[in-house]
Amino acid sequence: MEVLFLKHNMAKPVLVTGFEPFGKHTVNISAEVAKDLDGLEIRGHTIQSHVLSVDYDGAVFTSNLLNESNFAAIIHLGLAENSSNPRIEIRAKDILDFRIPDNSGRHVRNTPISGAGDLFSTIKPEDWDIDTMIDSPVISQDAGEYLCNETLYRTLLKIDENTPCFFLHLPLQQKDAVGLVLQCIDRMLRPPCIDVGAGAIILDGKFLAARRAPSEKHAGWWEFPGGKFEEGENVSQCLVREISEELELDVITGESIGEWIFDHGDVVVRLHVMECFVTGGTMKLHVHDKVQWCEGPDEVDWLGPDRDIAAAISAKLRLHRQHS
Ligand code: PCA
Repeated sequence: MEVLFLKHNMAKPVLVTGFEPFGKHTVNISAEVAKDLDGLEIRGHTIQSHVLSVDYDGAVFTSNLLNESNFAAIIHLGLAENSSNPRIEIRAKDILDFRIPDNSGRHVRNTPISGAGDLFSTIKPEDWDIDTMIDSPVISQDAGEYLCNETLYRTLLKIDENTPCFFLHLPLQQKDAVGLVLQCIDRMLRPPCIDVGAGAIILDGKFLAARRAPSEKHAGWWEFPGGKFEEGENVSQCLVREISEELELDVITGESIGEWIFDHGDVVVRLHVMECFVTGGTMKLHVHDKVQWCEGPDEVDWLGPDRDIAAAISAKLRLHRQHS
């Protein structure tokens, strides 16, 4: 009983695999990175790494391991010899077509792996804010037709969608591959993004900042009015409702200012920011205790990412002033 209880309460490990050198290569960056990460802790999970042989045994290693082990997340690493950027492989193709034999001499040509069709990685890269990630990774639909593709395919055949798993192809040269892999694992383990609308209420070339009241979470910090999307709402509908609830103002929405993803630790928020224009109502504050019309980004103490948003809005308004 006690053993079971303990097991249940222990955080599952994260699996990282790399590959041995193959073909003309004498080193494989993916093996080095996997070894560097072994034993590190991330979000309370310990990384367990393995270096796979570049052959059938390597391709099925993880799938076999899954018969007896459970992982919080799985990331397979490999070398992409012809790529200049790291590649986040989101698809495993149901095909093998080896240009050169693998390290055991196996040479598969134009053969499906299962015949069941392509499989997809179980991650949500749209929640990852990829543009801000280390060493500029790109999303790829093509993991090749060699061992990397085969390995991803065989693992995806085995797992369900609750285990985040994908293949990260690393280029020959990269500044901080270890940093990128850690960042990917962090993205895989963090909570899913919550969609939140934030309104840039604009009047006479200025935008409205509102200070959170003493009774509210993050009291004293300034933010854009807004809140979580309710079931079935789009950004615009969310903002019209939230601004009426928070400020008793009627607004219509204008152009989109952009999207920002922000990790608060316990929640990850995707902020959808839109211009809003007041059409009616008299301002009355419900969750804020003060408002201020701003022109620049540094006139109040912004909460979290709202400073970046304020900077984007001021830049847009400045541009608008120059052209009118
Ligand atoms: N890269 C090869 C197999 C092993 C590796 O590191 C590939 O891209 O398939």
